[in-house]
Amino acid sequence: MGRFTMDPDWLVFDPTPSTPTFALPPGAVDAHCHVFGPGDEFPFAPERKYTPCDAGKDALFALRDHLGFTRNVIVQATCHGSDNAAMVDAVLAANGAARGVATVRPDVSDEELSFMHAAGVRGVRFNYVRRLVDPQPDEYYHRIVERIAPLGWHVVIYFEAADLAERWDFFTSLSTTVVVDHMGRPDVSKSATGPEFDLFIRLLDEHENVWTKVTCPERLSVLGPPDYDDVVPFARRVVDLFSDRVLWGTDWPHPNLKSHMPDDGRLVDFIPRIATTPLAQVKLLVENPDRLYWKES
Ligand code: 0GY
Repeated sequence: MGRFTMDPDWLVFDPTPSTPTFALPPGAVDAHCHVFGPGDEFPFAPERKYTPCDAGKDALFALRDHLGFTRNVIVQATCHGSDNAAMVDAVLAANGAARGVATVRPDVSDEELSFMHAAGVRGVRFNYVRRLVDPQPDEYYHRIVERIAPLGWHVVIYFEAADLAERWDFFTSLSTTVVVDHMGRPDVSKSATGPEFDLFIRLLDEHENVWTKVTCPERLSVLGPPDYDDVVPFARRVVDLFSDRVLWGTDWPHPNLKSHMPDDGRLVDFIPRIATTPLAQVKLLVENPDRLYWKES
């Protein structure tokens, strides 16, 4: 019996995903995924809001190879708080084939930042989703930006669509590259050309430093698997308009999904429905993540 027991309603990732029909281009990056523990080796944080199953680096790398990706961007998960050890261990183990996005506090030491940079970390994540973290005042995040901007790192932000208007001034005040998780979590039961999603489009349109991940159909969909049809118009609109500032990732091991666990092979098959030309696919999967995570710093 391990030290941690996953939440009773936790859904474990699919251990045998299908082989995608869509052939990923050479050098493709899964630009949003996580590792959880294993908890006995990398304990989950006391302040966490959920206790997941173990989902360590070996399983992540096996998925990468099975799906046909070459590289990963491993994003610190909130269940590990600001202890980035599991994420950094995975990035290091990938031998250059992974980059990381950390969670840090404003008082993170220079040594810790330098160590993480050398390991392959290139960004920090600010999470505004209340079921995952307790929100902090803007000043807290500004202090972090002051610490990480000199390293050339970017900021990943995760929020719910309804919060965008309230946080607009802060988000648009950031001078680093800003990457919005999961298209700002649109309510896909509304229109992809309605006022709510238009505000998100405006964010990218007016701010060239803002990028987004066109990820998580499984999380956003109301219609559900296997096709997630209701998410297509949202993601496609973004890819069509901002082909040079979009990223894609599996979100493996899919934290906190309650309705179902996706087949990661079918998720890859979602890509050509939102990036419909070979050029758009290469930008989304290879060139954009390469520029942001492997070239810029
Ligand atoms: C995601 C989404 C979620 C969780 C986390 O760090 C996390 O705990 O990101 C979520 O529950 O919506 O991007 O993996």
